[in-house]
Amino acid sequence: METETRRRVERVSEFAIEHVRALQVLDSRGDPTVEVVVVTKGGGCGRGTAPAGASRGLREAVELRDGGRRYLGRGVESAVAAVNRYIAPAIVGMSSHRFREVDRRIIEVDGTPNKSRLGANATTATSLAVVNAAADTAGLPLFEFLGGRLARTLPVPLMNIINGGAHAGNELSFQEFMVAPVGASTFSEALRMAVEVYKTLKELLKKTYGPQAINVGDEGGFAPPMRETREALEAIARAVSEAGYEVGEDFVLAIDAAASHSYRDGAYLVDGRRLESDGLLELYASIVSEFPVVSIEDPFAEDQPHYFRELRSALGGRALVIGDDLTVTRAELVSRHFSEGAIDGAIVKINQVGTLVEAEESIELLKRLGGRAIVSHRSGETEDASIAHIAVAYGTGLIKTGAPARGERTSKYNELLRIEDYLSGDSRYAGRGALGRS
Ligand code: 2PG
Ligand code: MG
Repeated sequence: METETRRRVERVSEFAIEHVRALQVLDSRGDPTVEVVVVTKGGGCGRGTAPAGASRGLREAVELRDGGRRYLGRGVESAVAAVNRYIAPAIVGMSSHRFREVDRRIIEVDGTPNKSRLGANATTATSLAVVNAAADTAGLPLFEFLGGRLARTLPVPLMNIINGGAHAGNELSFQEFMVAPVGASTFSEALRMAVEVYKTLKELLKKTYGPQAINVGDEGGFAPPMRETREALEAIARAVSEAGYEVGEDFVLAIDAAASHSYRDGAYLVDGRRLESDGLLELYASIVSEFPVVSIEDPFAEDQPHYFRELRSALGGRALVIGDDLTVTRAELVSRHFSEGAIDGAIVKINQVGTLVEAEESIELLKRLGGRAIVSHRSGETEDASIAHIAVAYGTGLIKTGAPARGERTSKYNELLRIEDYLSGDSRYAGRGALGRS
């Protein structure tokens, strides 16, 4: 064999998956979750840990939970066993470099439309571990392994600094009130600006509502005793100006209404009132005129896509309408709702579908169609920072990963700082263009 060819064959076999092992660890809410370690023949090692949502879409891939008394039913030993018993033997020997084939094999072993046999927590953790092991074997950071030399766009962070809905014990019905530091010129500057606003907001809330107001919700944002949507937006707008920035210029605002979760018997419980869909639409329209809110996620329940469409035309491009529970990262749903004019883009969460290859399909589709892809964490997170790499790898220009506080949120921001540093001057910050309507 020619030396060059032999070298290539040896190199290829270095990527062969040699060892797969799952274990049960804890997420940021203290719930058990699945972690997988993959080791390749060349000694590369990768880890993947599954996050968990609190406000889930009905069509999401399902996670396996043990039930029973241990961990109050939240244990994931069954999903851990699914990795060790069924996934590991099916993928050992495959090349981690061809992670898409590995993911397809996992999909085949599961054999259900929603990962209900193996559990999306088992498949997500394995899928991330495989690709991380491949990157480690190649000696590359994950973003570069996936995206190559051209991957150098750092995303604008949509930072959830006031928590409500299913993520907090207050009366705000919308789940997330976010700021996006679009006016920064680098990612590290964006993060610094956001931290200054976050800390200014903390002081302001303490002064106005007392010390309990600075308790934080699941994603590190404050959970003040507010009831009204406008009150939250006003506090944020004030914090932005008090921190010395211009609202609408340096920072724009975004909302995740997560409206499926405030929908009861044909109406939405918002701001202490029952609002019919038309009333809610009016509320959005007036909010967008009063505040620089440039993105609204899940404005209506997931079985009301026609209202998403109406809102889009009512807003006439002033704010993006984004699907999350509506689209659950499934390419066919993203494609349908985008082409029917219901959304400008979608949230991308790997565990909503269960493998990176399926999430990648949604991202690529949105890019092709000219839509926005927002790579996102879950409210139950871990230190796993793969999504930071994934946002850069696919150049989505947008990431949603909570407040700049709590280790499971800062792990993603810190990883983005490391990526920016690694690219030393070659990186570019997505900035204003990332949130404009295409
Ligand atoms: C959302 C997410 C993440 P959860 O609705 O966008 O912010 O929440 O993980 O609880 O579904
Ligand atoms: Mg959401």
